[in-house]
Amino acid sequence: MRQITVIEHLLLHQRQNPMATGQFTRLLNELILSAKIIGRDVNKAGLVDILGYTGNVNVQGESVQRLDEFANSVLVHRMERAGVLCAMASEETADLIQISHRFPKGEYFLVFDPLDGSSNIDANVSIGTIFSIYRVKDGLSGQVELHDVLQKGAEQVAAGYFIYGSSTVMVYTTGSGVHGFTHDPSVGEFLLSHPDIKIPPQGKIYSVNEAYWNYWDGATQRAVGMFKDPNSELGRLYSLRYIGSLVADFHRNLLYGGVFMYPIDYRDPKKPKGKLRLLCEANPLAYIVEQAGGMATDGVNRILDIEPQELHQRTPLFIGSTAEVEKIREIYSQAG
Ligand code: P6P
Repeated sequence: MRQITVIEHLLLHQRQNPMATGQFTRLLNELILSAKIIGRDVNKAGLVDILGYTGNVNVQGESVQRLDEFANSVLVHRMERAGVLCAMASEETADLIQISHRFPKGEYFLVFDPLDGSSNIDANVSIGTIFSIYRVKDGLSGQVELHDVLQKGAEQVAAGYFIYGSSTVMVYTTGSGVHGFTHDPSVGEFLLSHPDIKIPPQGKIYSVNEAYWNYWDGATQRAVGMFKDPNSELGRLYSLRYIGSLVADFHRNLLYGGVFMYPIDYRDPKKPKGKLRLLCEANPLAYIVEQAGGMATDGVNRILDIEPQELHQRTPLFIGSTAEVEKIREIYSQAG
């Protein structure tokens, strides 16, 4: 395959697309540079003493590993001076991140999870950076308020993730299909490796943390139970694959087919809508999976249609091949 970089691909395939503007290209370049820096430190995490917990906790109340903080600071530092954002938001930061007056502002709003799955760092499990990009109405100046930038997922102009595994892979969409690029350290570029990814219409994998079975309602137990019944309407035996790193689980199911589920469970009354975040996890992955021919719901409703009310809003997530997500939706709809 001819070596095509991300930016070449963007300009080559989306010439007519307003996404190939100078601002957007610069935004993507800064994200790519951030990922190269993060990936370098993730890959050597076992060698340099940057493992272990800082003892700090993030806005989600989770212990923050130093690599989480490092990844977050790399992205904030690089993106705030790129001159393409009016504001940004991070899974690690409670409020909107304003762009200092020292730097020019731009027309995009960036939301990211700097290092999702970080609790797996010490076990060398693949983890990832997830990003979601919105265009905002012109003329935003001064302090940006939440109502200026909060939009439903269907308004995203781009979304993607970097997965730091056996190699670092970037997967993204700007609404013209889903494309994967693998980082080639010998040239220092992400090169096209997975053009026009399509998720199989039905898979053989289901991904969910079954330890929560007793905290699920009846509809959820019926939905998950369907994958353990070879005689179900899905008509095949499934394999359970769950690594506890959303980007790794999602990426595998995107390529092989199947469904990832994080339902509401009743363990923690503080999380009545489940654990995963709408803006920096569900929305970007939902945009990608729909562009790849799949589906993403909260059990019933299309993820991309959910009107966000707050920055760190959570949502149940059922995402992957259409056959499985559609069957789950039927079960929840019948439950009423
Ligand atoms: P559980 C990692 O902390 C994360 O946010 C996702 O990457 C992952 O899919 C999920 O949580 C795992 O959660 O409750 O199964 O440990």
